Amino acid sequence: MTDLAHLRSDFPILDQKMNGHPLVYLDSAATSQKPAAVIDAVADFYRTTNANVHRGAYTLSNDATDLYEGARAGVAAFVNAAVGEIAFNRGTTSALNQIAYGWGLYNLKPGDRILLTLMEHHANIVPWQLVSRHTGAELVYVPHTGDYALDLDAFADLLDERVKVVGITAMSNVLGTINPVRQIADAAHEVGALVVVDAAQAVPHMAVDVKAMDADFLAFSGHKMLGPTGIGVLYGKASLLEAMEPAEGGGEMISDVQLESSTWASVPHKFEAGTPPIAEAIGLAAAVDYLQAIGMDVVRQHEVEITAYALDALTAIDGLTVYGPPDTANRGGAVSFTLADIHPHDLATILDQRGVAIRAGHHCARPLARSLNQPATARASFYLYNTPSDVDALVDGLQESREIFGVA
Ligand code: 7TS
Repeated sequence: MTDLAHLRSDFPILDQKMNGHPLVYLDSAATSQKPAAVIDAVADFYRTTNANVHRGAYTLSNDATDLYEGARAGVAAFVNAAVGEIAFNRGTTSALNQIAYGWGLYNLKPGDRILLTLMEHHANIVPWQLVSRHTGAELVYVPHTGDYALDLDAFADLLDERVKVVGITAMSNVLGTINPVRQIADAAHEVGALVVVDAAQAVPHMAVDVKAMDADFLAFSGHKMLGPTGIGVLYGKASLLEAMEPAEGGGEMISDVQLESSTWASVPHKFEAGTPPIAEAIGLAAAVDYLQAIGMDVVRQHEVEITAYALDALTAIDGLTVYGPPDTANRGGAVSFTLADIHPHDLATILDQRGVAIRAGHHCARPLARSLNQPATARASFYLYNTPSDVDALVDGLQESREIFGVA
């Protein structure tokens, strides 16, 4: 197995006991842990360079601006975007709201359709519902197949010239499914629709190239890819960002302000109203450096292997059902499951007593949970610091749960 165990010592939080057991962190789909390089980059910034950006009458502010803009360049290169195509914000949720409110609100009208998938996180559903209330555009959903892939036949049937935007997750945070974004984009573009990619789970775990995907817009969060909380990324094709309205107004995003109206700063600054997440952007750049030093192909390979190991071990447990593709070629490292009729919250509580952290619930994807007839599932999710012994601890805890609940 691709052995990244030597990296564990880079993550100070992992070196502790939880309820008397070594911490086994299996909730990286919710948020990842941070290596010392990221923690230090944030602390060093506050210790040595902290000042507001883009207001530089003095050296410290210029230095902070250089670091902030350098972070933008690093993040842009990471996903093969041009520097001006990357705007920083609070996270995936913010980015998707910016797209819905900056593009959707001004470009959708009654009779238009917003085509989403049943796999979407609420962050790629609710902003479109809000915009649909304002514009009269209709929401339509692509279902998934029995083997947890996007139903491409249904997609083809639903895709016509009424569809103006397709919103799709590159990787499901519940099923782990990796969706064929390029294929979806090509089909969408043929009917003149834009493609909005929720890459919150993809960018941290596999090489993502916005050009190869032909994404029109793409969103991701720093905190799921070893970076700080409070920093996210909006990518948009340059021409679309130029034409798009800002969803937020305020300082730093204007060219001029008159009493009745204003003109906007150039992209990407018109999408960064107010003081941006400066230290967080610098921390994210450190996370990108850290991931690049390992190589995203290695990150992905490790995840494929640990997920395969986990799927084998989990499906060998009597009464356990996994919700997601069995083939690791088509999935990432989020593994959702139920165990007989034990409530997922009970599983999470028993595992917690053994130091194993998993998530239980609907994972902010209620329409998907409903389509699975499972209001709640347990979910283990992996990242580069997880080892087979973490999976073993999970499996031991689940076996113990079976005994506690007397599952035959
Ligand atoms: N999209 C997907 C696919 C996600 O998995 C998440 C967060 C978001 C959007 C929202 O990201 P945020 O950084 O703006 O909050 N997913 C999860 C999860 O699976 N468990 O906790 C958060």
